[in-house]
Amino acid sequence: MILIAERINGMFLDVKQAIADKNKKVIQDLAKNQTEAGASYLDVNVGTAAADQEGTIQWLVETIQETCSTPLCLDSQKPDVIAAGLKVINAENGVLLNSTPLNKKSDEEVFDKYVEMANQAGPKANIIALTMDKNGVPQDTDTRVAIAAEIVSKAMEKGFDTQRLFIDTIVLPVKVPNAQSQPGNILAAMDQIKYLSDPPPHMTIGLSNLSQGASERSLINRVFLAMAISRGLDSAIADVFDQALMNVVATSDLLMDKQIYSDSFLKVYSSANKG
Ligand code: THG
Repeated sequence: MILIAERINGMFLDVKQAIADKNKKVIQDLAKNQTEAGASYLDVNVGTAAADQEGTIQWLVETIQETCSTPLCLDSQKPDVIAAGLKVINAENGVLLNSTPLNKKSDEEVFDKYVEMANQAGPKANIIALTMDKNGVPQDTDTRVAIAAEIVSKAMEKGFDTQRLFIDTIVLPVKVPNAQSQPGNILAAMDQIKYLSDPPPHMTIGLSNLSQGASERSLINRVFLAMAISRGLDSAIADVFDQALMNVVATSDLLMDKQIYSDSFLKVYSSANKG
């Protein structure tokens, strides 16, 4: 599993406060601790509070890079914010450009911009693209797959290797009224998205979205993660501090034949993935 650690996000009050106070320690501790917990990438999202999103993402990137070389996942639907982050990033560590829809009403070319930026950032720059277009987030399986197919074919047209592409089927809170059929629709979409190209695009989700506002958050996240991995999900933006969730990741890798069995597989997994 390619785990993208979710905590450096202005949505969390401690991060929001650290951004306001320019408190590096809070950010650097989160960077180190999430790396230690097994993150392959650190998501970097300025949140909605910062007035200067471009300056803020640069401060976050520079602050993190002072203490750790874990690849970063620049998280914004605004190409200008991603571009600002890329200006100060060490892209040779690897970088994810997260996240572009297929197109927007206000910007038909948004996906093309992400591809261009990723190409400029070098061969280790990958993209997360959402199954979302100018009409918004689809609710049904077929529209999700249709948008994913357009994303994959656009990438191919541009010579952008599909192995550098992560398709995000967009998880919404299960607690929202009438949203309970969504997890099933997403799994059905995954069944098809993995056949869109050979080799297939990666698939990712913002796992914690699923349990927002719910009780039993960890349980909901972990059961859905295991279900989605069985359908081909190979990445997630998730809470790497949730040990029970990390054990599900290790066990799923084992059951998907990605890790050789040993009685101490949990230990082996966690020491292999510690940064
Ligand atoms: N897809 C992609 N990127 C994404 C998302 C996605 N980036 C952001 C988000 N969704 C994934 N990250 C989070 C981070 C936190 C939470 C959910 C998703 C979360 N936060 C607590 C809450 O809202 O209850 C905040 C709690 C607090 O303030 O302490 O759940 O889907 N590509």
